[in-house]
Amino acid sequence: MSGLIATNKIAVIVGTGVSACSVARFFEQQGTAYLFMDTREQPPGIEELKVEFPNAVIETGGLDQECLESAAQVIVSPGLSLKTPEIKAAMDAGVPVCGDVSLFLEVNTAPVVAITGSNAKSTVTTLVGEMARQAGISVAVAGNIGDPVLDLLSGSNTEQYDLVVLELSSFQLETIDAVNATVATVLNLSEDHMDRYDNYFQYHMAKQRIYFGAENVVINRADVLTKPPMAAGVTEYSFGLNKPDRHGFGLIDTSQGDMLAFEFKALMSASDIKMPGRHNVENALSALALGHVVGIPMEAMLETLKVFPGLPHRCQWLSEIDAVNYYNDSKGTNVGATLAALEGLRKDDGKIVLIAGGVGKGADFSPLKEALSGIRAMVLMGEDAEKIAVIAPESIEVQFADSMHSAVVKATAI
Ligand code: UMA
Ligand code: ADP
Repeated sequence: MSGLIATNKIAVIVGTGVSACSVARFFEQQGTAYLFMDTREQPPGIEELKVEFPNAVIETGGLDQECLESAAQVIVSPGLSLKTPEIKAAMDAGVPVCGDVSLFLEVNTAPVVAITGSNAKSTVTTLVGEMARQAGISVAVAGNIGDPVLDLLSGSNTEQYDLVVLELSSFQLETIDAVNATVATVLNLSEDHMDRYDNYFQYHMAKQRIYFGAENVVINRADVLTKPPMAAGVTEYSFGLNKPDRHGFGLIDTSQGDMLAFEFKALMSASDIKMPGRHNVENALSALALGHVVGIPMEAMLETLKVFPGLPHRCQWLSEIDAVNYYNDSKGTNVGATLAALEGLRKDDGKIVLIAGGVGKGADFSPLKEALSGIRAMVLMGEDAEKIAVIAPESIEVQFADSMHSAVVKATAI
């Protein structure tokens, strides 16, 4: 390790992915000295990183504990846990450790809408952003959705925003002490990332961190785990598919069918929401609640719901071929999302062929069992195919595939 590193004036960026690069860009702009460190010998994208940051020191193939313990600060990428022994040792040695989002929040002055949850984050984040744009508000949308937050501040992005909408993962929340959002929400909670957390409670606690310092919160009336321990002075709004009351968005049953409503006032027909499926009615209601708190005009929000088609890869209808409808729900990456998708397509009960598999992240698949009894067949692939096969009800046909192409061919044949 070079002498440079021992000067304790260097910030260490742990990781070499998109968050790490956004931190480096930010540090270059600030004139802060930094180096990169990554546990992997040959992290993907390292050659491009060397081109963008030709003068940066890049240590790969492990984390140098001594260097971390003498760093001015350590910025940890979301893909690495704070429990990583070398990072933990740096924290124990009193080195400030945070993530890219904390650096952003320190300098951001615009009101923040902070969104987390096990599912629907990207849909609701995009929707709130679209609602603000429809109302002519200068809005930035960033975070776990894909664009690192610090890139809002560097390069050509020097625009001052009137509103910032952030999708935050539990990984990102682990490194943030206080989001201090104008409004924060945990949209829903179901098991995910059980390969990162010791238990469900820890995952729940990471999600709850989004509420630290919030002025207003939006909770899901159907999911008690989305409710924060309330602090004085915080206003609680809610959403849900049932009838709303004070500070609530929900559905009221009228002679014209289900209407979206705020408190006792009907807003528009639920059937006018362009996004398909019942879970998207919930998503529309949560976006209305978040937008309402930050003052997006109702008319613009309702107009957006009538035209926003939803995001690709989320229960996305692709085509109908020989009287078979094909949907891409490849962003359904946990049990809760798959349950929501099967529920949303319930009208097709008995006819669904589900292609599933991949990396289960330590998930318990058993909550899927009941919903699977209503489908026709499963084609399973990937690392955890066998684990899903074990919970398949006897009534359904199960096949295995070794590629997505072969899975689609097999599903089509069924
Ligand atoms: N990694 C190492 N060693 C290191 C550093 C990272 O092995 O020293 C691995 C991580 O374990 C992970 C991969 O590298 O497998 C990428 O991790 P990263 O933290 O470098 O990721 P970034 O490229 O910076 O992207 C991150 C988010 N990734 C993760 O949280 C893993 C992106 O969310 C996010 O869009 C981006 O920052 C911008 O904010 C992705 C994601 O999968 C889409 N998120 C999870 C989810 O949605 O379920 C939480
Ligand atoms: P995230 O960003 O949290 O992964 P997305 O908006 O990308 O969420 O949606 C991912 C998947 O979650 C979708 O494909 C869908 O199957 C499922 N989903 C969407 N909305 C909901 C909801 N309200 N409740 C449960 N699952 C949902």
